[in-house]
Formats: sequence, C-alpha cells, structure tokens
Amino acid sequence: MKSRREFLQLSALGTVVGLSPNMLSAMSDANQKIVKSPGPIAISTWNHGLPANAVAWELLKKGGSALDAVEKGVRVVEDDPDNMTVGLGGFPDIEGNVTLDASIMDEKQQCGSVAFLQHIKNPISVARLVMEKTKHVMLVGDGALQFALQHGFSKQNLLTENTLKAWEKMGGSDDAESLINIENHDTIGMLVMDGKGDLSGACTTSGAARKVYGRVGDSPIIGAGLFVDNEVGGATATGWGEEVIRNAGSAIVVELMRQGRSPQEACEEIVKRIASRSDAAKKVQVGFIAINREGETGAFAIQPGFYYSLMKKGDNKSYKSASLY
Ligand code: SD4
Repeated sequence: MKSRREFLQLSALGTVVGLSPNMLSAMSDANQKIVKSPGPIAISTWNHGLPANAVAWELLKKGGSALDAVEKGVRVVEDDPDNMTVGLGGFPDIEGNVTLDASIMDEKQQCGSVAFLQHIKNPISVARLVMEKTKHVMLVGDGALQFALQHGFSKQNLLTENTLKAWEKMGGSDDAESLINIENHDTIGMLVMDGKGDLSGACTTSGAARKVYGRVGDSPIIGAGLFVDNEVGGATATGWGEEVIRNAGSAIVVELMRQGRSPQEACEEIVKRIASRSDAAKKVQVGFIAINREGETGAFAIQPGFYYSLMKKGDNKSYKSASLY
C-alpha cells in the first residue's frame, strides 16, 4: 500500500517519465480507494455478540485498534456469569471442571492462545499476553494457569450455581455434540476492522458441555477456530470444534477469500465441505463468520438457528445466518 508521500513522489516521477494526466488521475483514485478504510466494523457470533460489539465500538469510535476492540469486546461475554458457554459460568466438562479455550490474532499475523485453562475468567487476555510477552503462540493447562498468575490474574471458581444445575439436568455422558445452538449462544468469535482498516480477531469459549476432561476444541487453535490475514480478511468459527479442526476451518475460509470468494461464498463453501465429509458432520452444528478487506461480511452454518451480530456505521444488529439445512 502506498502512502500519500510515496504517491506524490510517484506523480513527480510520472511527469518525468511522461505518464498522461488521465493515467495519473486513475492511479490517484486507486490510491484514495486503498487509503480509505471501510471500517470500523465489528462482527461476532451469536446474540451475545451485541454487547461485545457495543463495547468494541466505543473503543473504535475513539480511534482504538482492532486488537483492543476484540479483546475488550469478548471480555464482556467472559465476565457474564449468566452466559453458560464462555468464561465465568461456562459449562463444565464431564467431571465438573470448567476448562476454557481462547485465541487472539492481530493484523501483523501475531497470535496467542490458551487451552484447557482453569480458574481464570478472562482467557482472552491471557492469550493476548502469551502473544505479547512470550515467543510462543500457545500455552495449555497448568502452564497457562501459572503464566496467568505470574501476570497478575487471580484464581477464582468459575462454576456458578445456575450452570451447575443446568449441567446436572443435561445428564448423560457423551451427548455434548447433540447440544446445538445452546440457548442461542455458544463460543464467541469476533472479527473487527478498525478505522485504519486493520483486522484482528478473538475467539473464547468454555467448549463443548460435558466434554471429556482434557478436551481442547477449535477455538484456541489458530487456523481452526480463528484466522486473520490482514491482506485478505478474517474468519472465526462456532459449534462442534472437532469438525472445524479436521477441516482447518477458518484458515480455509481466508484462503478461499484470497482466491476471490466473497466472505459469504467462503463461509458457504467450508460449511458444505465439512458437512459432505461424513454423516456425523451433517448432524452437528458448525457456523462461520468472515470479513474481508473491503468490509464485506458473511455467515453460514450447517444447521438453522445460528445468529451473528454486526455493528456497522453505529448500527448494532443481530442477524439470522443462512444454513445448509
Ligand atoms: C468448541 N467451538 O470447543 C467450541 C464451542 C463448542 O459446541 O464446544 N461448541 O468446540
């Protein structure tokens, strides 16, 4: 991308090498088009994306970065004890442990993630610190917990009374994947374009309810639950993470956009691919949202009932995603 200064230098060069005024004007238009960002835009999964988008928007309005916006945005949902699929109050695994997964990625292809993290209600902020304070991308389990404590986070019980009751009601032992569209929310995945046109993404979850102790889903895996390439766009996923991992979901959505698909076409293509792979995949829920550099967005899911929240030009609304079935 050329800066204004580089363009003026180019204009001067144009005069020397004899470019016509029309050619220079076309180059100027192209330059203006590149410089102007279609942002800010915030898109996130499910209806719990609405409060997340609103918080992100407050930052973006003041010129805040996409990275700050995604982190602060999804933290609202992590902090909410009534939300049983993310952070505090998240559904526990089969043995009653709340174990959290999260990832974050910025416009410089920097990323951080934590998986199987217990007792810390804001895994997204720990993921950001992994990105900013270590040479690594991913910390898990006790190591992630130790890292969080060393960086000032406090340990707390994440299992609320309400979630415990709901979890007990579920009964059974291995029916986690049949629980689709839990209360119309699930993992929060969020993609933001800031006023400069830079993209970042975040994804945070308590994972599949009644999962096996130690299970890690797609959300903390860069390329599966989340992927951002500032030259192309970003994507994030919700739903049955095993199918997202098997198909490198979010990375593929970004690659499809690189090859020219719109965000909507890219989300539809990955969902159809996932569902075509097996009968089991046809029965679970998997949903994607995506954004490209032009500020276009898309969403698609295997099953009906997936919603996403989009904030654009100050307007924050929930939309029903199209689905394969
Ligand atoms: C995961 N995609 O861990 C997340 C959320 C989830 O059922 O469990 N959805 O797989």
